[in-house]
Amino acid sequence: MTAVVDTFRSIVGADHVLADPDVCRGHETDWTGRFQGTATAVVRPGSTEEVGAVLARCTALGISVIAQGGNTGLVGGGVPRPGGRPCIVLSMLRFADLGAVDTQSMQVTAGAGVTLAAWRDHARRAGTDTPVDFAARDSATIGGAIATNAGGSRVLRYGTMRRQVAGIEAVLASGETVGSLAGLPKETAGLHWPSLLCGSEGTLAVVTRARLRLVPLFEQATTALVATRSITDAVALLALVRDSVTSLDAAEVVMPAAMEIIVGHLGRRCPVEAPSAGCFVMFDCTDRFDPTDQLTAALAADGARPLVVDAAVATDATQRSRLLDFRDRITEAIASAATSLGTPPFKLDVAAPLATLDDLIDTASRVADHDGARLIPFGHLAEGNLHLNFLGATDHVAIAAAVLGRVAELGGTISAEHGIGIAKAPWLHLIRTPADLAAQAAVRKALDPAGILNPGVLDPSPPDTSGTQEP
Ligand code: 2HG
Ligand code: ZN
Repeated sequence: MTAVVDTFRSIVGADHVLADPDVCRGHETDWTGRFQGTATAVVRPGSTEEVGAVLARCTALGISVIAQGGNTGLVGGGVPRPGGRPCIVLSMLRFADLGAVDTQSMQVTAGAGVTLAAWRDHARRAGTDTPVDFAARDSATIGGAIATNAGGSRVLRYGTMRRQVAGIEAVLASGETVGSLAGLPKETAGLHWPSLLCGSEGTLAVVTRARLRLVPLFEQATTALVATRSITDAVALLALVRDSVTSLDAAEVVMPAAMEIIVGHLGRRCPVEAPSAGCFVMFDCTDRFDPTDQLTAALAADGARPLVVDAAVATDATQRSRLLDFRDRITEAIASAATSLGTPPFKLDVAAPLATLDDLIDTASRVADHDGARLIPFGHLAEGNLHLNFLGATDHVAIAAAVLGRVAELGGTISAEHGIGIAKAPWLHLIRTPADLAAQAAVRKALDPAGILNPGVLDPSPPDTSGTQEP
């Protein structure tokens, strides 16, 4: 393999090929510690041409390529997997360039390795804002967010990453560059690369840059944490709030078990109380004018009042951020509890029709009880997107089979925003027909005949590996 590593050194420079196992380890293990494998090297290209040369070489040599951004993925799609052909991790972090903000088109061009936080800070400095935001913003990258069609808290207002990509530049397995960064708001000219690549999880091409949409920067904000008697009441309340609160930016759901863990982690009392069968909803509003009256009037209106058990409203920046911590930092709280237990959390990111969320949480609770695991549910209420975290779980396959099976029966999806990766590939048949999967495999084969791009990911056929830890 030394000769192969030397080839990559000749393309990207010796400093940008990491082959020391100790140095590579951080790129070979996902941040939860749940997925890991071994790469021949971590290759860090600095230009689209270098990506092209590396991919062409990998195709010729039959070396698999796992594109990686901030390595914040949760489904094993961004790290090597055990067994199979030799692979490299293609770290895109050197693609950290951000173009000038175009306030006329409300767009900016960003490299695949730009973090969500850097994108947001850059946009804000120019008096604009970014439509996608989530807790891993300091490490998660544009390339990864496109690959997984990431969502987060602002989806309710602006949609997922797919809707933000006005243009894309990507490199095929052959080494050829495709796409356009023109960002034309209107064009009908056949195949639309952003549509094809958003959500393709590094299996069709490697994204190098994207032309991204921006949204207005609203200086005024209000946050309310509301307790309801049930998730069904929370859904009813959300419908009323959406109807009258035009500034609504986020409606995040925190079930009592998630509130308990975050309260312990923050060491702060929750300012509102919910019954044990109830739930918490974090409403966040932003606007040009103070949205507080709009939100509080909506919560106090005749239809809404009986649904609200308790509420706390924060308007100044420090109070808001302290309130938002009760939602934003749940993943961190779960990671810390998992570290104490000595076993990574088992995470299922799912979505189901709003009317069925009660059923879904009931199913997940029963499944957790049966396993002896502790269920921590929270998520994005408007999309019916629940993050079902299981702490101390033993039988991951049984949990996934029962929960994902029920999700499919309810008309939902087995992945709302984290992707399929390798974790959920065996369950794809629950939500996709054989014809869907065959068409997807055919597109993949056409663009990547040697099958080098992220093998195993989004692939429901049994893996050629042994010892893969998950699902
Ligand atoms: C969030 O919404 C992220 O905070 C992470 O999607 C969810 O940790 C998780 O399960
Ligand atoms: Zn989420």
